[in-house]
Amino acid sequence: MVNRPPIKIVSGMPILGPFAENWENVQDFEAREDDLLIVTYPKSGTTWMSEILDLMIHNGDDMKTQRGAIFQRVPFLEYAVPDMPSGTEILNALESQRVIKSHLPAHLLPGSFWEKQCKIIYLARNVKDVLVSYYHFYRMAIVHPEPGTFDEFLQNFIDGKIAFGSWSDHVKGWWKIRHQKDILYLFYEDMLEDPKREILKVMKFIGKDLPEEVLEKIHQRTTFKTMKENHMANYSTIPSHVMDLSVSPFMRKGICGDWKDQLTVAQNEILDEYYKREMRDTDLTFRFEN
Ligand code: A3P
Ligand code: EST
Repeated sequence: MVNRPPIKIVSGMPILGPFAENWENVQDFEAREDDLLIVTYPKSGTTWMSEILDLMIHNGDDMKTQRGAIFQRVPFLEYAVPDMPSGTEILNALESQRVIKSHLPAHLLPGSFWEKQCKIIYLARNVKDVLVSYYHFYRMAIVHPEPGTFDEFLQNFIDGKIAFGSWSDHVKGWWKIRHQKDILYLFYEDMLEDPKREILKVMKFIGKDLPEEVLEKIHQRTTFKTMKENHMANYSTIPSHVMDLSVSPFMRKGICGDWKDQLTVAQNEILDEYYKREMRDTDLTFRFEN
């Protein structure tokens, strides 16, 4: 893969350069009725929710979840890099029941997900921790352009000039339609506060009835510490020239409020102002500390 390819624009949304090549197939993608879809803005806990759902559909059987890396078990719909099967190709060949990951804003989700009335789990995270996490992800994964200094990245983030576009449009767009469709809208901060409560919500939402000891097992297998050590969840199987975990691990901190250690007073003020401005027209709110 070319190092640090520039971002491209598809249907008005900035996307990772190589991903743009498969955009038509993404839009034409055929969802199936029993697909489970996880949607997030990047760095909002996608991998965490993916691991929970994969364990859940396999009734907590952690031998089954060792069958492959998380990005193979829960394929990324928009994924496309040269000389590798794309997300849509992988998904088309996969047996049901599929768990699918996507970073698409609501208005760009392929129509078949709505037609088939698929269950969608949307996971949102506060903007400050997302920004910090995304900056480190840009640094370590060469599929992204160079992030520049933190100040430069912050400006691009506020302008929506980063992969998958504006954070606020994303979280608000999905929030707006959550009651009209089969959408469970969750928060990363709530998952940290009481993971079992949130895991139970997911279980009920997907129509499962698992005993308490299985729920406990799912919880134990998806703690930050366990997932950080799990090679099938921590992205350590990706070659280091593609994702350099020594620059920043994928499982980096897994907390709420890391922004306090990372942002200067001035950067924090810029973000407060951004948040206030962008969230004026919604009743959606976020917690910035646990
Ligand atoms: P940090 O960079 O703040 O540590 P995504 O999977 O959407 O890319 O999100 C990655 C973020 O989720 C990272 O945040 C990562 O550490 C965190 N994360 C992954 N697994 C987690 C878990 N089991 N518990 C808490 N946070 C987790
Ligand atoms: C891109 C965005 C994102 O939020 C998560 C991931 C995880 C999987 C990553 C992909 C990505 C970018 C492209 C890769 C891929 C794993 C291999 C591939 O080259 C880095």
